[in-house]
Amino acid sequence: MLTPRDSRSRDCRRLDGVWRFRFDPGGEGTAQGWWRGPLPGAREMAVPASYNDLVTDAAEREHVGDVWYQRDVWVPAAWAGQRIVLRCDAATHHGTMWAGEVQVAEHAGGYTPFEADVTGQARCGERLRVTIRVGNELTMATIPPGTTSRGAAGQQRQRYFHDFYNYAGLHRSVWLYATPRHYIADISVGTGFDPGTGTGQVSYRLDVAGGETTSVRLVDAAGAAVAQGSGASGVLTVPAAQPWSPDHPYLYRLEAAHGADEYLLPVGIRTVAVDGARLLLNGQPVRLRGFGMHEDAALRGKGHDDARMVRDFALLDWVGANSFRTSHYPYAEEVLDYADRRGLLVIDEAPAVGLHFSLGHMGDHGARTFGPGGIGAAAGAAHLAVLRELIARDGNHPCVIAWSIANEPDTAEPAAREYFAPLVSAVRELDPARPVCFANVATAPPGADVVTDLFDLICVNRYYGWYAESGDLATAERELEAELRAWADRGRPIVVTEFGADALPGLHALPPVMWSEEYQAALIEMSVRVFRRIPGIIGEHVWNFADFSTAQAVHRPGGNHKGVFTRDRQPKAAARRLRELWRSP
Ligand code: BDP
Repeated sequence: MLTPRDSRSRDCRRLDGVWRFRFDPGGEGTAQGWWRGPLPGAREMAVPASYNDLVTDAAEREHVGDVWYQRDVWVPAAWAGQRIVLRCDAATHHGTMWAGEVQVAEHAGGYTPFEADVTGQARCGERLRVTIRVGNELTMATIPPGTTSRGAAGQQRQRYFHDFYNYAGLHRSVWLYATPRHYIADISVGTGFDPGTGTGQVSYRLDVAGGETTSVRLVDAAGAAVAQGSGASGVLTVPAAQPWSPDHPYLYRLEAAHGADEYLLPVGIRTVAVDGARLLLNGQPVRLRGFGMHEDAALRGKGHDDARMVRDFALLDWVGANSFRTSHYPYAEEVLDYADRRGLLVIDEAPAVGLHFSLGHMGDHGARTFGPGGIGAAAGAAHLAVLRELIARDGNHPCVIAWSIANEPDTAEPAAREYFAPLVSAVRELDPARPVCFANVATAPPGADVVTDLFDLICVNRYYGWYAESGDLATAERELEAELRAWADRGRPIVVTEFGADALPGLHALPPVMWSEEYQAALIEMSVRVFRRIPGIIGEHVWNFADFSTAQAVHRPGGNHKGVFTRDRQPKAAARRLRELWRSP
C-alpha cells in the first residue's frame, strides 16, 4: 500500500489536530448511529495521540471498548474530477470509518493503515464529516491477544500478555488525499547489486487503475535520470550504482507515471542475504548494534511524534547504533522513511507479541498457549493478515533487512510448529528477498524450541543476570556463553534481540546492585564481552532504548526501566558505556 506523498498529480492533507471525541463504555454509539450527525456529548481529543494519558479519570484511562473520533474537513474545490481517498494510518486496535453517513472502511490490526475511496461521498468545495470508531479490545482472535473480564464494580477489565501498556486511539495521521481518476494503486520494487561490477538493478511492478500508458524513470540524488522503462513492470539496470548502506544511505527516486498520475518513491539499491553464519549487506558481512525500541512517550503514549523521532535518531547516532527492531509492532511509516534516509538497519516486527500464556509475571504457571481456547485458527488468520499488511506497507524500504514475525511466542509447545510453519511459508512467498526471523524466549532454549530451524536468523532474547541468576553477573556470564554457544552450533547468524536490566535513573551503587545504573551498565558490558567471543553472533540489540509504560504491576515501578535512556530521552550510565563500546573501533 502506497504511503500518501505529494507529487505533480497528488495533493495530500493530514487531518491532524483536535477532533471531537467520546468514550462509549456501553457500546451505544453503534446502535444510535453516532456517525449520522455531530457526535453527541462530544469533548475534544488530540490526533495523533493515545487518549489514555490525556485524561484524568482512571476508568477512562483503562477504558475497554469503543471510542469515537469525529471532525469536519473542507474538501478543496480544486479537487473536482479527482479520485478522493480517506486514509487512517493507525487505529489501535480496530477501526471503522465513515465519510458522512456512509461506512467506508473497517479494519482489524492496530499498527497498519487502511483507506477508502470516498469520491462518492466527498463534495468538492464543501465540508465532509469524518467519523472513526476505534476499539481497543483484545481477544483470542486478535493480534496481539488478550482477554477481558468484569471488575467488582462491573467495569470491563483487560488482560494481555505483553509487557507494554495497551495504548489506544488514533496513533498516526488521518489523511484526505486526491489523485487522478486513473491512478497508480501500488508499486513494489526489488533491488540487486553486483559488488564486482558495481551494477545495480531495480525491478518494479505497478498496480494501476484505468487504461493509460505507464512509464518509470529512476533519478539519482541530484535529479539526473539514470534509467527508464515503460510498462507496468520491468527491470532497470543502473551502471556504477551507489549502493545503500548505513555509511552511505544513498537514495534514488523512482518516478512512476500512469497517465496523468505520478508517484515518487525513494529507492535504495542494496542486497541482503544470509550466508552460513553471516548476514551480508551488499555482499559484505554486517554486524548489528542497536536496540529493541518502543513507540512510547509521556502524554502522547504511542502517538507518532516527529520531535520524538528526531531525538531518538539523534540518540541512536550519538550512542553508535546502526540498527533497531520495531519491537513489538510495525512503527509509523515516517520512522521507516527516516531510517531509509539515515541508514539505520531495521528488523521489522509484526504485532504478534504475548503468544505465551505462561511467561513470568504476565502469564499463568503451566498455561498452554496454542490450541483450543487459546491461539488457534482465528489468531492464525489475524496473524497472516497483519503479516500481509506489514509486507505490503514496508516492502519497498531499503532499511528493512528482515521480517520478525513474532516476539517470544511459546515455541517450546509442540503445537507452535504447526502454527508457525504456514506463516513462515507465507512470508517467504510474499517477500522472497528478505530473511525471516522471530525473537525466541528464554523458556525455549536449544533442545526445547521446536521452530527455529524454519527461520533464516536465530534471534534470542536473554536476561542472564536479571531474570536468571539475578545479581550474579559471574554466573550469568558463564550461562549466557554456554547457551549462545549451543545456538551457534546451528551455523546460522545469531542476533541477541534482547538483553538488559532495569535501572532507576539516579539510583547508584558501588559495588553495582540490581536496579542501579551501574548494574545495568555492568550487565550490558558483560553480555557484549560474551557476544564478541562467539563467532556467529552478528547482532546485539539492548532491551530497551528508552524506559516505557507498561500495565500496572508490582514488578513495574512506573513502567519498564530497561531503557538505557530515560523516558524523556536522557542517557543513563549504560548509554554512556555503550557509546564507548560501540564507537571505539
Ligand atoms: C521480554 C519481552 C519484552 C519485555 C522484556 C522485559 O520481549 O517485551 O519488556 O522481556 O521483561 O520478555 O523487560
